[in-house]
Amino acid sequence: MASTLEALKRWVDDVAAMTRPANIHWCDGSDAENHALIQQMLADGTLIELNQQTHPGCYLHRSHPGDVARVEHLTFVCHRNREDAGPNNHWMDPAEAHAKMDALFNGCMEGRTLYVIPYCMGPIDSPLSRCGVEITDSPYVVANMRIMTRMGAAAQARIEREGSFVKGLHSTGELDPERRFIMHFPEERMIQSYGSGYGGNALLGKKCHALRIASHQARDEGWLAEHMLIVGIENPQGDTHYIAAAFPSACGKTNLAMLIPPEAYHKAGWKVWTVGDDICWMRPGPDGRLYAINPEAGFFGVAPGTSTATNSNALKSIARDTIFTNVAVTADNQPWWEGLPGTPVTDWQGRPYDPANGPAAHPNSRFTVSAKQCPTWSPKAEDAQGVPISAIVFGGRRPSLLPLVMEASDWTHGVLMGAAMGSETTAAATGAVGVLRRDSMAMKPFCGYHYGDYFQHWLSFDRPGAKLPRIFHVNWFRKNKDGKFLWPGFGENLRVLEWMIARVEGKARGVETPIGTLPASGELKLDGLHFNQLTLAELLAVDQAGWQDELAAIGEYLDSFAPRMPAALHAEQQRVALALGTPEREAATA
Ligand code: OXD
Ligand code: MN
Repeated sequence: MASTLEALKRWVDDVAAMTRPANIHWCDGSDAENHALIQQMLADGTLIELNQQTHPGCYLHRSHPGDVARVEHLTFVCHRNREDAGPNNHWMDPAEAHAKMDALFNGCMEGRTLYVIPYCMGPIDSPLSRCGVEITDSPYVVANMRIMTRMGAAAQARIEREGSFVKGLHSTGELDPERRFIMHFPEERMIQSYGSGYGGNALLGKKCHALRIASHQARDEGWLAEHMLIVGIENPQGDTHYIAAAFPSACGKTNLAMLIPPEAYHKAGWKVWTVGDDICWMRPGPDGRLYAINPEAGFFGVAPGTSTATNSNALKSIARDTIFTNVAVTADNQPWWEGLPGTPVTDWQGRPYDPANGPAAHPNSRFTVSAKQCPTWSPKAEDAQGVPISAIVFGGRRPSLLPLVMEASDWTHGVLMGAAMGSETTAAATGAVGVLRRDSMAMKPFCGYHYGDYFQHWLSFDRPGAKLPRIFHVNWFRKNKDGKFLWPGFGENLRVLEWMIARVEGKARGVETPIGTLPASGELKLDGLHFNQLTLAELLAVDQAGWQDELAAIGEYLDSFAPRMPAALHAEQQRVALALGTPEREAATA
């Protein structure tokens, strides 16, 4: 049988025959290789040096102005059977997708270097980790993948040992949005991406591999690949509970992962440990608990809004050895974005800053930085066995109805909470206030197969011997009638996490309601917060009529995944609806 290395070389040869690069470079991940690439990118303008006194090792990349974000309408999941992709994905027949991509890749690397990037998602020696190889013609992608994954010789050695890897082929092409596709072939464990250099479209280890392909692989292999942060909360006695939390984009995952405890908590000895800010892979361990790793090695964080007040840990992390993309710069060449003190002189497109042109930094401008630079980086983040998860948290941006926190009555109820989660749009974002977008488990753009099958997979973890995490739902974004947030958020969210941990440890009674268990009076510690009891009552109220409507809407949403919607989830929706006093309705499941 041919060795994996031979199979890999054959694939590289086949890709080179199609794309016709001038050179081929196998990445070893070394400092020397990185240094040479950075010099080359500085010379050709791909990178711009930032102030090396204030920001040593930091560089700026300005993308094509039309290539600044993920492109969901151009992202396809190409299962052989259309139904397997589900209504939650764009689908294309694999043969058609391959033909389209082959035509685009044909000769696309002429005059360019083809880089072969072997990478490992997760600690290099962890049984939970999985490997891939990305072929790209972008040195910017190589430099980012080196930060975001364990990349190079060690990953290649694991691939050779293990005999399997996800194949990713990427070319920036002409950066023409008309010639841009992000294709996934879950059954072939393959990704093909053309026409974009943006992180989520081009750093194939992240969303494409670690979520879309991995979610499908995880279902086959009995684990979960989730869009979740992982954070460790250490109490003053020195016990640490690990919490995994899923929120849609722009709901503060990075801030929660790097939470700064309020002063009184800090003084009392509470500590917060960051394990991951975006992706969580978890699977049952021998003791029945779920163990999680962060498959990434770095943070690809949104820069605007990151400040000493909102996330001083992130700010400290990016003071050196960071790649900034599409931020503005100050007169003394420091990176700048909205939320930082100081003034920009050059905007993200390299123009003299003029407020008439919009924000100085692109709203989706990013920093790429090694997780090791985070002051709260958990020593357990490198643990091959992963960390045991005590609680799973779902949440969204819900200006009304959803309480600050509630706990599911059991795993099935928790899966229903995750399936039902979503965010309401604001006038600023869309012009239409209060439009609720459901985003089950925050995986709508990332689940590589039918949501109905995915919910069934989640439900399957509840089996004899399992010691599953408790499931909670939070809402940091409740507003009063004047449109003001009711809850201060940020570091104060630790108060809510403390209640969850008390529940996990059997130290908080809570109050059972039809929608879940809420904190009993006095259980949420609010000392030092100047918090009005009426506000707390509003944050924890259960509006029965509002919830009856919500359950009906959840029922309709779940029906959209029929006939693959698990009957158990439909039954759970009915159970909660009945508990709220709503009459029974017809099942739409098969
Ligand atoms: C996202 C991200 O879009 O993490 O969710 O970049
Ligand atoms: Mn994300």
